[in-house]
Amino acid sequence: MISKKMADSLNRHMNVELSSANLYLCMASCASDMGLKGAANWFMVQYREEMGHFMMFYTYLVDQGVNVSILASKAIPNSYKSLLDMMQKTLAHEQMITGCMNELSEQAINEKDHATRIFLQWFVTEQIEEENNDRDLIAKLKLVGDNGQGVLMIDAEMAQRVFIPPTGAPPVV
Ligand code: OFO
Repeated sequence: MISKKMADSLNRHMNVELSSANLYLCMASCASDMGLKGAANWFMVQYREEMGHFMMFYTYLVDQGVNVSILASKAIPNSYKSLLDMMQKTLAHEQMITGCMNELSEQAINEKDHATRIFLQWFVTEQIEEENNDRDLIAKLKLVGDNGQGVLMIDAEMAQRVFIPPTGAPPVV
């Protein structure tokens, strides 16, 4: 049993997760265009994670008897000054998502909707890791500055990232 208000908020956020996936898909393309194939891999993994988050919201809502809506989305930027610029925008985006998770959790607590509060707990914890990963890369990119060799070393590190499906999430294509 979920309130209409809570279902609407979760449905809106499900669409935000889908737009996150699209944002990182565009960043993967942009990184590839810059010759940074490792960073392109990193953003593709991020894209797949976001599709996993989208599917977790989708499945939760459908399991609660909600007929979900996919909302119209705005065009996604696909031009960035540098990898540092992309990572800083990634961190800002993830901080916005953290704010969304806090607001959704607050709503679930106010409505005494414990199922939704528990469902959201995974995302609240996940955001700590998301922001931390971004901050690490930003710090390294600031250290190397305009040194191309340094950027390529970070790119090689980003090539190592592998997709691990979120625990408890349905399979993602
Ligand atoms: Fe789904 O956490 Fe990033 O956006």
